[in-house]
Amino acid sequence: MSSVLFEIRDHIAFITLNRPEKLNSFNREMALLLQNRLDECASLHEVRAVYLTGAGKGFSAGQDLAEVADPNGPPMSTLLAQHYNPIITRIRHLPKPVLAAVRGVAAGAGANIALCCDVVVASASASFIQAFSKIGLIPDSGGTYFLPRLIGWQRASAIAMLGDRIGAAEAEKMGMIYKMYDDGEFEGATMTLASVLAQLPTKALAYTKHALNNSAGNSLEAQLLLEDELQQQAARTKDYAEGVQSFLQKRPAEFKGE
Ligand code: LHQ
Repeated sequence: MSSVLFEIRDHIAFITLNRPEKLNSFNREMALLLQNRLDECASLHEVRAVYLTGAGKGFSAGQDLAEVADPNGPPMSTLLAQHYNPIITRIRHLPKPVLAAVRGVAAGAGANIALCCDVVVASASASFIQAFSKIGLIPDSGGTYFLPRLIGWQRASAIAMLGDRIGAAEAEKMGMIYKMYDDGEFEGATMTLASVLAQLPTKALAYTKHALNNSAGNSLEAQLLLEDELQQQAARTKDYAEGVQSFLQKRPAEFKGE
């Protein structure tokens, strides 16, 4: 069985981290497979949204610590450069929305891969742990970039240092994630969410993502210019024409992602 499951249904690419007996912790194979699957999502026209989740009881416990302790395992110097950083940049640059559906624990790099996604939702029993300080490391996989932007400097600093387990309800309250759903409704609610994302004007969502990616480093003036440029591009899509026509004709829009 592959350590990353992949299936496309109704324009949604379902990517499932699949090492449940190891809480979907990442070994080299899983990290490289995930990168490949993200590349496929970017290039396949039929994919209009990505649903990223974990098999079994957790989302991911981050790096497989048995692999780093193995003298024959990949050297430390390659882990971020070859495994995690390319995953984070692929997710952020994928011109389609990526939904992280977190059931159970998301720890270390597993937490930060979830948190870099466009929409992050969790089941009530899920939790997020910046587990790094517990083993003498620093938050990686974008943790020091996304956390302060999501929840503010002070909370990010405390969570990064203390490595607390943050439950889904608290994560929702502090803005770390978009929403928490009761465990029983999680499957249905996340499928609905993915389906809504897959039917929206995909190119407009890609431009939105591009604008948000740039907002943190831009001045207001630069960001206004970027919005102008991207809006011109959005206005040239078929989905924009359809959006306006459907409004005027008082009917639901049928976006094609074009
Ligand atoms: C695991 C793991 C795991 C292997 C659970 N590895 N087996 C970047 C650069 C360089 C180096 C290192 O890493 C990084 C990025 C990182 O991600 S660093 C952070 C690495 N992750 C951690 O430190 C988290 C370690 N795991 C835990 O603290 C706990 O497992 C948590 C709190 C996540 C969950 O606890 P429980 O729900 O009690 O589950 P468990 O501990 O019983 O785990 C279930 C099984 O999964 C167990 O195997 P076993 O054979 O004993 O049943 C664990 O050994 C295995 N597992 N995490 N990261």
